[in-house]
Amino acid sequence: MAIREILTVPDPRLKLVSKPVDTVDDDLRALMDDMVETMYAADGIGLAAIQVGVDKRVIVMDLSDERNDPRFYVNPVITPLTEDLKPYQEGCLSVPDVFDSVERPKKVKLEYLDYDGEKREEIAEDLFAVCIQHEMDHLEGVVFIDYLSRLKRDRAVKKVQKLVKQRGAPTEAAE
Ligand code: GNR
Ligand code: NI
Repeated sequence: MAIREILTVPDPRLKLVSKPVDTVDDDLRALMDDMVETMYAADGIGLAAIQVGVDKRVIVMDLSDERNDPRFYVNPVITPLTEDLKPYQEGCLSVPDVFDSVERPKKVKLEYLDYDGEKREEIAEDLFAVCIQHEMDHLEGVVFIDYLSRLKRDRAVKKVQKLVKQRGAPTEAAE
């Protein structure tokens, strides 16, 4: 397993529409294992493959307090089950240190393939619903700041660029 670099805005790769996975094989499981390790290292609750530069429809998530319950979603499809929207203060590992409110459907149906390639279906509510919709957006090249005003979005991108500059390139920091 390995920790991978997380792309930050305005990296153009974050705008790509990710491609469906053909088969859930050991190569894909290796990617998913790396994604979980990367998510844990960054203290995130979810991660989409494109955030580590891989344009595949793969999401990992862990909503447990103990951080010992990783979930894997391959080729996920969501269907809203209500028109009720709920605002939530969102953040994103690709937009570090920026938080703002986004409204999304409260309840969605989720269909996907799991770590073993088995077809599964579940209902998502609360933080699970917020997170899966946030991650699904990444698969379509959408980041939560895209829902904010242009002023807020531009400010967010500038803040991240400044932060990344201060932090230095990951290879540089490791030296
Ligand atoms: O770690 C994360 N926290 C979070 C908080 C509120 C709403 C969504 C998220 S997802 C985010 C990790 C991430 O960027 N996933 O794409
Ligand atoms: Ni995100």
